[in-house]
This record gives sequence, structure tokens and C-alpha cells, in this order.
Amino acid sequence: MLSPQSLHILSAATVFLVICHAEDKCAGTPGIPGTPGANGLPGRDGRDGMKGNPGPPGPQGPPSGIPGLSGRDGLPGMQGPKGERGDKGEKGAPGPQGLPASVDPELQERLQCLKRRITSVEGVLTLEGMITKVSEKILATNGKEVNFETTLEACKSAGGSIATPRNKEENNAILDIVKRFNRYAYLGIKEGEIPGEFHYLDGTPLNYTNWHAKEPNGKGGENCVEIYTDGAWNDKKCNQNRLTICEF
Ligand SMILES: [Ca+2]
Repeated sequence: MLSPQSLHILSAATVFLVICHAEDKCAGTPGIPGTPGANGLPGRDGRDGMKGNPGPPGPQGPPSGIPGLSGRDGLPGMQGPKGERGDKGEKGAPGPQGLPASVDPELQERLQCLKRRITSVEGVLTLEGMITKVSEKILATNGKEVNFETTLEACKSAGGSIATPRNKEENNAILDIVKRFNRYAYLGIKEGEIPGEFHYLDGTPLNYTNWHAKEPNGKGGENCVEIYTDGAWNDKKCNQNRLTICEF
């Protein structure tokens, strides 16, 4: 049996014989080819190549069994807009019962203090001639002379009513003001349906009168009453200008 090396030699000789036969002349007998050399030693490593592009991200890994720690709280946000008014709540339970005013020492002390202050103020106003005190009434004037209806309105708007003497003491108090201004003033008295019959403005009959001699003499034509500078009364038409005197 032929070895691979022998086959090489035989094939080369065949080629030689064919060539010689074709050209018909030969330069000599060729030598036998040598045997192939043994493989050489591996070469040295080449230089490092250029850095490649980053590869695509890998697939998401499986979820971990333990959740991570919570993050820190963020900064507080801005205050929101005011909400709508809510429904009214139910009435609360009544508070503890207090003392009656008559036996409450603190309340009594405050009342006494108020009384002292009011008395002081009244004293100052009286001293200045702004008011005239009589019994439970205070009389005052604004110094203006107007008709009866306007006098009623002026006193009402001030929180009082037209001066109405119910007794001699009150009549004298009104007289003090009339004398000081030297002007007549209307009183809170009017004539009723029956001529010559006068009554208070609430319709009740007079319980005190101080008519001047021969008065009232209007006989239904003088429905109002004025007070003279001597304190006597006279029935008079209501459209005259008289000093405004009110009582409070
Ligand atoms: Ca008269």
C-alpha cells in the first residue's frame, strides 16, 4: 500500500513524463520534491483594536422579592384655595346657669359703675346748660324755631319726643329753657275732635294744665299749644315757628 508521500512523488513523475512527451525534448531529470516543512511557531499578538460601540441594554431581570426602602417626603405644596362654607352645625348644649342679676355681685358692681358715669355726664351737660333734668326726664333744645310737625320730627329723630309737662315741676323745667332763649315753645298737647278739649299726643286726657287766663280760646281753630315765657299755656295754630324742646 502506498503512503500519501509516495502518491505525491508518483503524480509529479507522471506530470513530468506527459510534459516531456508533449515538447519532445528534456533538459535533464528533475529532482525529487522535498518533504513539507514543519509548522512554524505562532506569531506575536497583534495590537489592541479600536473600542467598539456599547451593546443594547439587556433584558429586565426578575423582580426581587424584597421591596426597596421608601423615598423621603417631598417639599410641602402651596396652600389650596379656600373651600365653600360648610353647613351650620347643630345648636350646642346650654351653658351653666348663672346667678340672677339681682344677686350677681360682679354685675351689680358694673351697674353701679355705669350709673356713676352717667350721673357724671349728666352733671357736665347740665353745667353747660345743654340739658335740664326733672324727675326721670331730661329736657333739651337745639335752639331752632320750627313749626309743630317739624318739632315732632326733630325730637323723634334724636330718640326722644316733644316736651310734654305732666306736672308743675316739669312745666317749670320747660319754662327754664323758654326763659333762657326768650322764645315760646310748642308742647306735646293737641286739640281733639271736640273744640276746646285737649289731650296728650297718645290720646289720653290731660292730668295737669296751666292755661293762661281766657285760654284756650281757639274754639277748634287753634289745634296746638304753646308755652309762654311766664309758663302759661295758649292754644295756637300749628304752623308758627317755636323753640324746639324735646324730652328724653
Ligand atoms: Ca289761643
